[in-house]
Amino acid sequence: MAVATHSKLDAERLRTDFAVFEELVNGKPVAYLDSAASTQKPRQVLDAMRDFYEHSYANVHRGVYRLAERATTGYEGARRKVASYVNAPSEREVIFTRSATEALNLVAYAWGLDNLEEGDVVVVTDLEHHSSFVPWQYAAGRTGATFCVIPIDEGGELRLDALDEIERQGNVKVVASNLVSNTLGTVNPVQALAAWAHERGAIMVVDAAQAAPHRHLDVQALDCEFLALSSHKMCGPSGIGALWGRRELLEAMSPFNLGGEMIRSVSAERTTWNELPYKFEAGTPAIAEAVGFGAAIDYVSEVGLGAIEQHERGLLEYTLGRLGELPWIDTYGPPPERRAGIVSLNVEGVHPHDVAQVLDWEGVAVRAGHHCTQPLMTKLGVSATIRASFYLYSIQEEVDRLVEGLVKAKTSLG
Ligand code: 7TS
Repeated sequence: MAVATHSKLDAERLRTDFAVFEELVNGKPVAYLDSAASTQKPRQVLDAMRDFYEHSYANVHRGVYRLAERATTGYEGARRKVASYVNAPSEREVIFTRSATEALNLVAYAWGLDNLEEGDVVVVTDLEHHSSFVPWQYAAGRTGATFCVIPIDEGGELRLDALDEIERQGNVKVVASNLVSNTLGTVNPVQALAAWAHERGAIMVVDAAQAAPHRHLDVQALDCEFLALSSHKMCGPSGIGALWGRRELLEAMSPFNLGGEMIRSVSAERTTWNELPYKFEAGTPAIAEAVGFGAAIDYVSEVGLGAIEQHERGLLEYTLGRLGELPWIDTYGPPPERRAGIVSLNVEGVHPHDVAQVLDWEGVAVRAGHHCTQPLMTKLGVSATIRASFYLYSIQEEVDRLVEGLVKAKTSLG
């Protein structure tokens, strides 16, 4: 792979791996500040997928012929890369899913519906993405369990002092939290939550969709039971994500989807399930996408997660400094040392969607909306925010263009 390892990341150089940065959008180079929604894809990932389709493509696990063997090697090699990326004890504990959303649904359905009952308590947080909030709310509703939400403080950080009150609601069975909030960038104390959950005999489910692209992940150090991540947020293709789960829990769970590949034997009298991880991978999987996911893991790992985190911290501090000069900007979220490269803000007196429209005219791509965190918007007392988010290819000049665009939006619409 062409990417050199940097102790300090050279974003300008990395940008040459991304064709999109050579394009003009509205006659201007795009300032892409929406990486929390999805990241751009480097040539190395696209080449790996194209190469796979051209030279190694067939369905996996089914053929003895050479191409099928190559395809299976590519697909299973990607699984090994995911396992190593999250420090899983075994690659059999890594299940490929369609997305982080599907990974979290898998746990809520296949574990939740069979293990929850009245008197149990399911705990999520005010910072959850709907992909983590809603499946657990649904599983609690279906089983009669109580659904509790850990509130946030003024700075957008979890109020762990509320856990005592939550515990009084019944038997705590599940705690589900993201490691990094997609809206505020808050880095959550997942290890402490896992310890609290385990003391009560509960499982810890970590949504690492926003953490995996930016921070070193270790499921053994986090001491969680399940962890979900997504390829498209870390330079990989969309359509594939992964769930890591503890083997004994996965073994005990019923399947989530039924069909080909996930069975051992089928008859009219009795059908039995395949071993892990195939029990949870019904049907033809996203094969080339898995290969692309693996190539993305290689790319991100070669750049270095430490360097990525440091680079984004620098941009975050710079952005908050520049926004601090503008008294008509409201920003939300914790201080940079407990936050990832995500900035949610509002321009006083201008609707976020109008701000985003002005920014688009300037070639600045940000997200305006509730970011699939409506409970959090309610807590913040707003219907939407503008969100700028960074990745390894983001540069200071893009932040300057964002700030100029915000000034334009304020002067023309405010
Ligand atoms: N969890 C978090 C914390 C997320 O940010 C997202 C996507 C998901 C789960 C869902 O992941 P997916 O793999 O199913 O896409 N977040 C966003 C976002 O913030 N804007 O668009 C998608």
